[in-house]
This record gives sequence, C-alpha cells and structure tokens, in this order.
Amino acid sequence: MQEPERETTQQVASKQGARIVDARVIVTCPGRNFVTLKITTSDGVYGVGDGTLNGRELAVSAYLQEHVVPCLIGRDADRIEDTWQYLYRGAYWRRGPVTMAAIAAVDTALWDIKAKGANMPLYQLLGGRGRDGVTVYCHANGHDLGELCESVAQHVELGYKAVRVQCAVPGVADAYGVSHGDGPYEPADGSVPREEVWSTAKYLRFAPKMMETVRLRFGFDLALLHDGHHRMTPIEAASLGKSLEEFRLFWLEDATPAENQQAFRLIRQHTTTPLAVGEVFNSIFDCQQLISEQLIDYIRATVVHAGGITHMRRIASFADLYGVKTGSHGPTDVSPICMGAALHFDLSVPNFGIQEHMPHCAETDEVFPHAYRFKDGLMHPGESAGHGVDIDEKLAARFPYKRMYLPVARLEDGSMHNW
Ligand code: KDG
Ligand code: MG
Repeated sequence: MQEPERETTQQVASKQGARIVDARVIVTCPGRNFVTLKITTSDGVYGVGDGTLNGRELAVSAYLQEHVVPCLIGRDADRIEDTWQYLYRGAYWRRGPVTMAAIAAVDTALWDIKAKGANMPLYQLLGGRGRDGVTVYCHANGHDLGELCESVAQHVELGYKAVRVQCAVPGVADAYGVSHGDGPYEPADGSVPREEVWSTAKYLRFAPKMMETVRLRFGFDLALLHDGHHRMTPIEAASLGKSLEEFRLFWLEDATPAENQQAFRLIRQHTTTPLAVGEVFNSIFDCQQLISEQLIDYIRATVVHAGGITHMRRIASFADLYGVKTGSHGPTDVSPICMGAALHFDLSVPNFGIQEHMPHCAETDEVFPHAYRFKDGLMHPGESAGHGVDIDEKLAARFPYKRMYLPVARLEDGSMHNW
C-alpha cells in the first residue's frame, strides 16, 4: 500500500495564520490597578487580555514582560490551544495565580484576535448563544439591616433579579463586603494592608437574622446570595448552611477555604444550602475533587485567574458531567476585559449558572471602552467582533500604577485569620 504523501514544511507554513509581531503589557490605575496584554499580529489585528491579580499586579506584569512576551513574538496567532500548552506544559512551572493570570492574558488576547479575524463576536466562535442573556447578581450591603434593605431595594429597582447580601455584624468592627464610607464597597483600599478585627461566633449568630429580614421584606422570588469569604471552619460552615436553609439561598459562597477540598464533604453532609467556591482557584486541579464528588453546586473560577477562555471551557465541561454550574467571579478587581470575555463564555456554556457583576467606576469604564451592557437583570456581551472590550492607551497612561492592598483580618485575640 502506498504511504500518504507527507506535507512539506512550505505547505504547512502556507496554512499558518498571522504572526504575533508585538506584545505589550499596560499597567494602569483608573480607580484601581489593571494589567492588560495587547498582542498585535502581522495582519495589523490586535487583541487584548486581562492579567490583573489584585494586590500582586506587578508580579504578573513582570512575568509577562520578562518570561512570556519574548516567546510570543513570531508565533502563529491562530494556534491558541498550542500556545496555551506551550506556556503551561512548556514552562515546566505549572499553575499558581501569577502563571495562570499571565496565560489568561495571552489566551484572552488570542481569542479576541481570532474572533476579530472571523468578524464575529467571540460567543459565536464558542458555539453561539446558549441563552438570551447572562443572568448576573449584584452586591447589596449596609451598616445595619435597615441600610441593607434599602440597598437591596435600590438594586431591585435597577432590574437585578439576584442580589448578594452582606451586612455589618453587631459587635464586629469590620465585616467583609460592607463599605467604609458612603461610597460603594471597594475591598482594595490601603497602600499597606489595613487590619480588620473579626469574630465568627458573632457573625454566625447574626447571619440568619440578616437573611430572615431580607426575605420578610422581599419575599422568595428574589434570588439571594451570601459570601462567607473563607472565614469559617468546615463545622462552622456546616452549621451556618443549616441555619440558612429555610431562607432558600441561591448560594452560600466561600464557606471555608478549599485548599483541602475534602473539607467540603463535612459541610455537604450537614446542609442542603447550595455551595459555591473557587474565586481564588487557578486550575482545574483546584476543583477536581470538589466537582467529581459533587461537593459544590457552583464553580467560581474566572477567565483572568483560571487560565483564560481555553481553560475555563475545560473546567466548565468537566463540571457539567457532575451537574455543577458556573458562577464566575466578577468583582471590580477583574478588568472590563475579563468581564467582556466572561460574558461571551457565559452566553455559550451549557452549564452556566450565574455571573457576578460589580460595576466599575466611571474612570475604569472610560479607559476600557466596551460593548457589553446590562438590561433587566441580564448582561449582554454585545455584537462587536472579538470580545468587545478595548483599552484607550492614551487615557490609561494618565493613571499610573498605585500600590494597593486588600485588608487582612485578625480574630479578637489578635490571631491572623483568613481575609
Ligand atoms: O480581590 C478580592 C476580591 O475579589 C474579593 O474580595 C471579592 O469575594 C469577592 C467576591 O465575591 O466578589
Ligand atoms: Mg467572594
């Protein structure tokens, strides 16, 4: 039998797409710090990707500049999967938030380029719409229950159908998720980390009352979420989940840290309150056990922190096998580029659950012009070719990097606790 003819190197080369001719890292602080990678091809098309890692921004910027950009120049911009594998397997050092945010920046920029080349919004390349729009949840918070209810009412008025509720806890100086002044809640607020004092016991006594108050005022049609922000031990989380069952939460988030994925077994044995975790995860391996043992209901990984669209699709497909839905992190510390990319992902994946939406400030929105919009509780990524988010570099240059940290938390006896 005659062997099939092998393609010559020239024939393979003729099938190659445009080359990457430039890749630049842009760090800007229009209200908060963002790291953006801009990749340009030999066809003159460019794409942008978010690489922001809150409080560690310059680590990703240096990783990209020193270790990734030199390897990108000359590569075929079309080979997204190959570039992902090259940066992940090829680098020897795998995973970790810095590496995965850097890979995400490249991946997102390349998907942007590919979709622009196809003259399609990114979601079309990902398989098209799986739904009419992306259901998002917003943040309501207050210094007391009256203020919290006012905040929920304002968000319902804006059209949101799902609301995360956080409230100051009586006797606790600083509760997670509550603003420090009159403005919106913004976690990264110090040039060195501010120290907060926390009591889980007081919080556990108060949380059911908070949920009861909101349910009594707004009824059961509004989806309510709550973030425990890693403050509880597994047994404390189990007890909270149990005490909140009658209020039918959409989810209880980050009930306990998940480095030890088995910890969620204990919570699961005690409560039917749906569980969400994963905003700090950066790899499918961080949630392998949580998903395969069905210990959670929603996986919170997001495009910028979990290796880009390419890796997020892998996580979502794996989660779908076990009935786990997506619920991507979407605070102000992911840039509008991540938000835009996430909305294309959300629109297309079959097991989409919900998307977090914390609107950016006006300066951020100006630096990152975007096609996405909010209407009647849903977000829409828009129909621009690519992911629909750009960066205004001239404007970005007017907002230089400023060191900013999240606070840290101590227990009342002075012990370091999880923030
Ligand atoms: O960088 C930390 C914030 O992204 C985080 O505190 C926000 O928990 C958060 C959330 O659910 O949005
Ligand atoms: Mg959270």
